[in-house]
Amino acid sequence: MTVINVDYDGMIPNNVGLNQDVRVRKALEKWHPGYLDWWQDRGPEGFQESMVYLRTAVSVDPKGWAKFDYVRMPEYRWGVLLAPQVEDRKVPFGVHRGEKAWQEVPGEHRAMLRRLIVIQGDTEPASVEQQRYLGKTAPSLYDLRNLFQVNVEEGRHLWAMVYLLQKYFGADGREEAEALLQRRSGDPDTPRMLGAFNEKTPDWLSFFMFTTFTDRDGKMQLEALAQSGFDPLSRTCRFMLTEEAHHMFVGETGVTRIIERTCQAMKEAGIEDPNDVAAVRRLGVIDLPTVQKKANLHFSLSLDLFGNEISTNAASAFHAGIKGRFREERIKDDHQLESGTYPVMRLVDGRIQLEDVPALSGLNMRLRDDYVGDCSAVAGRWNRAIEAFGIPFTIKLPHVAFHRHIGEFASVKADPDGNLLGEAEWEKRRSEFLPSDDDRAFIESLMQPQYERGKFAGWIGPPKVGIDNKPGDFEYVKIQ
Ligand code: BYC
Repeated sequence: MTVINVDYDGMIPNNVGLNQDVRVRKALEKWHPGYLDWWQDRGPEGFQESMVYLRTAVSVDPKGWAKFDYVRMPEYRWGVLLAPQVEDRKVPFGVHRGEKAWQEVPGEHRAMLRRLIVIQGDTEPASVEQQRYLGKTAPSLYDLRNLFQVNVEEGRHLWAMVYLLQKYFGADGREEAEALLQRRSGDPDTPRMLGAFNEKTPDWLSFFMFTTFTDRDGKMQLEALAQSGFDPLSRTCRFMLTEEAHHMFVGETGVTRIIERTCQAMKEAGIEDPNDVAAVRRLGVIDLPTVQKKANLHFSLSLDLFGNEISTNAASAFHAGIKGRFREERIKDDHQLESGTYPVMRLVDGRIQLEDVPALSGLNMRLRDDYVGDCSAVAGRWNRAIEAFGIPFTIKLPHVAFHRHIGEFASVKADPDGNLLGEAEWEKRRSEFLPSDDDRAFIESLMQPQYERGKFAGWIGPPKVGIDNKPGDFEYVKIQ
């Protein structure tokens, strides 16, 4: 692999030779002002003049690709960055397995590829829109900076998908690129494409849960697309994954810091019972049952992003060599899956049970199972943080049938343990499982900004280390 540095000379930093590719450069330059308008209009509210200590990619070398400096967000160098080309790469799975990876869009799979790229692209600006107002209630400058880092990188991920549309899909690609700037998260007339991206991210606990669970769906989907036989998509997603890791770090450690602060406050006040919600809340920290409810909400919304239990779309995309499995290269099988089965959790005669389905049809669930495994490891780490304080409470991921809007379980109601409930009982007990109006109001009451250097809101602990190893009182955002 060769290290390719990024060309920062032109308007659009890139490592794809845009200077020579006049047609695509012009198309992107035409799209650029609309993007900046969208950023001003729907990106972080306020703070556009503030100097933010951000990392910018300066090379795609796995070691040392980032440079940290103060930047005004609208001046961030959004660019088109692909991981280095792997010499002689082959299509790794599906009916074309072993053929040379495609450098151009294979005609027969054009519509499918475009749809996947558009869906991926749509989620990126959606998340920025969802997080638009969070800066106003940031618990510290450290967290404010992390929010903006996530936001600018999601913006760059939009650029990544728009580049593919502009370069490989001609006039309809340009139309799709425009439409990505027109849809709006939560808008009843022009919503974003996938359900979870039309939900609100009203507070910082939601933000940390979103970056833990929903960004982790992003990781799984990008891993699956990084396997693609369409090489430019694979290379794009491989580089995006390096950025995605930081987003999940922000989420997981954000929740850990909330948990630690709560446990510490409980210990200091001599509160032994984590379910004594009123007593814990009087300390001005977030009680663990509410953390659990938020986890239930964001985990279940994220499960919806894996699509239906049985999916011909997923089967076709795999068969065609377009979208693979998580870590395809480590799996020991024929990578074609024309025979064989996969066990999928289904609703059969009103009961939840595992059923073997053709391996190709069950691919969404295979990816989802890998995702659940990844999430369980995160919950395990949160629980170790609670255990360290000797507090008897365990955060559990809810059952896959709980609170679903897509797939078989959308038609039933289940509690977090997977017991089916009647409609009336669900309504009666809903606030045991999901944040209630009271819970939301309490969290909202805590959401007061803390912009003083080195200080943190009372409901969250400090991080273990600073970004770029900066000291605790570093001014991550110079607010204007
Ligand atoms: N909401 O055959 P099925 C990220 C539709 S997150 C609404 O099961 P498929 C990020 C489906 O479109 C990762 N509709 O679907 C995270 C289909 O409709 P059509 C984003 C849904 O295709 C944080 C129909 O139901 N990337 O990057 O197998 C911050 C039949 O369903 C939903 C991707 O998702 C839903 N949840 O699976 C920022 C990768 N689910 O076409 C960024 C690309 C299904 O029949 N997308 N439907 O009208 C895909 O691979 C697939 O489209 C999906 C769905 C996995 C999403």
